[in-house]
Amino acid sequence: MRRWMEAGLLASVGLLACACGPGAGTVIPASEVPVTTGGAQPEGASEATNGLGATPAQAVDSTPPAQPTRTDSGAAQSAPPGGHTSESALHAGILARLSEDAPSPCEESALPARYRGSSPSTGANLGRGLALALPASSVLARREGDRIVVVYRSYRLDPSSELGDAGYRVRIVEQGQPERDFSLGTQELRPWVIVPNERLPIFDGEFLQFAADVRELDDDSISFPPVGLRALREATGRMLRCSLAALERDTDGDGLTDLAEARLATDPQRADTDGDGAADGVDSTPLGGTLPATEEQRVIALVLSEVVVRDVPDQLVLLEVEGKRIDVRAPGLRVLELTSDELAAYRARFGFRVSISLDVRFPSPTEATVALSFGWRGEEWTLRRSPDGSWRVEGGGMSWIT
Ligand SMILES: [Ca+2]
Ligand SMILES: [Ca+2]
Repeated sequence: MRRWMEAGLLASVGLLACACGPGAGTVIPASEVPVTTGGAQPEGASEATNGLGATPAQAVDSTPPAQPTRTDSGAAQSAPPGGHTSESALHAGILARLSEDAPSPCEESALPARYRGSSPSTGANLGRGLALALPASSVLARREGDRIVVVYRSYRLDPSSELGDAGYRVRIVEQGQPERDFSLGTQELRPWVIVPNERLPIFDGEFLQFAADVRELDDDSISFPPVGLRALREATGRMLRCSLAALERDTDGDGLTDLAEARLATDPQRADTDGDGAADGVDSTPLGGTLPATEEQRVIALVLSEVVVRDVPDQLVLLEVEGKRIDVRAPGLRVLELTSDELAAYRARFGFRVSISLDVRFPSPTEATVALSFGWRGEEWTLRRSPDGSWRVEGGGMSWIT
């Protein structure tokens, strides 16, 4: 990382954007990614069709919040209960939540000897016999009784570090029941790698069990290109035992589990952390912000909502803001805008996350160019200002890859 930053790739103006390009070699195909139409997806939402007649996309113990209706001018039509949270209160709350210990719904123990030596279905055989469209990034798919369980990797809550350490998600499909899809609250290599195991029952009462190895990534060994990475700790023959209640708990009923809110630095006790009238689960910018007020902010908001959302779909985007947070509203986009100290706290807690940058320039009053870097690749976009003052993306996409 440091070498990378020293190389100057992250130099930026005004607003540094750090987001979440797919890890090298672990690009999630678009087929896994849903096209959403109403803002960021609730944590419980899922994208696969299922062959069992299950009702798609519900968080099991909460009712996802109704999407607030918004006007084109950006004002929420419903009055936010309690009003907007002040910037100082948001900042203090974000730092406080990022300094808390990460919730840990899974406990590691030794895999009992009777479950060892499994020859699981992997690769093309993964999910054979299941009438279920699997996410392309599935690592495990199995039927147990009436239920099908899929574990897959996702960047929905876990911005990439370029090393493939995506977050693990679990999907449970059961005849006649709402489909359940939630974060396991842990990322690949941080510190576990889930290992398919045909012998170990996944369901055990109110717990889920997964065979796992420990391969804890040493952040200090991260460089670009990622060569010579070290593991802090390695172990095989381990088992994770995770409380289903803890995994699926959504204390404030905003459609995001408490675990998801920990990844987003939102308040798990408050359905609308920034008080803008949009519940955290559907708010594209749940950590606050004001509507774009300058030409630069309008250009940034447009690039995020029309370019970034398409280029890194279904991935959490981090923006490092030097000035005001911008209220960006875009279907399918979820952006965390963090000040530099908040971003440092985020990385201290969750490990290194790759940055991108947005470099906005105005060759003329009616033209803007944006150099957009996703870390390992970048794009150049041109935007044009119409007589009515609105901006549109005129063209671009010319890209470079390191
Ligand atoms: Ca919640
Ligand atoms: Ca909100």
